[in-house]
Amino acid sequence: MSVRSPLLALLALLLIASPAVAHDYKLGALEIGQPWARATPPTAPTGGGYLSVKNTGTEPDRLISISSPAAQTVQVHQMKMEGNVMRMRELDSPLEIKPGETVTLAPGGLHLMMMGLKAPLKQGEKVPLTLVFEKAGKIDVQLLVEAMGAKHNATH
Ligand SMILES: [Cu+2]
Repeated sequence: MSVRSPLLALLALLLIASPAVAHDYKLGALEIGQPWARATPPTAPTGGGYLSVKNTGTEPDRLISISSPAAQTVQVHQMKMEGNVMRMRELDSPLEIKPGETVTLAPGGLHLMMMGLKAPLKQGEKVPLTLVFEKAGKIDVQLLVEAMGAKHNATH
């Protein structure tokens, strides 16, 4: 047996495992990319969630409902300058994803806000999240919890 074979075996295992690690989801014409969240301090009432939605179809779709057992409600927030203060607030109308467009929810911009967290989000955990789109329907995804203050999904 060659010295390298355990390594090759490990590589083969990683290749097999990679679709799960990438953790993207497909729902009709929509592709949900890499959902993740930030770990929260013990008493934080809210937590941020992030993902991308790509519309590969020919019609616009809208995100009409979001829920998670980890929070009382989940909203889509936008960041807006008010005077010279950056504030966030809920979108006035459901998030729309136009055909051929990818909408990215990321720190500093559009994001999911889990309001009324039932427990702090801990790094390494997976938070279940249900998304309902007007046309594509309903999908359950999992947010991977990254470090507090993470700028992007470090797993990838
Ligand atoms: Cu927010």
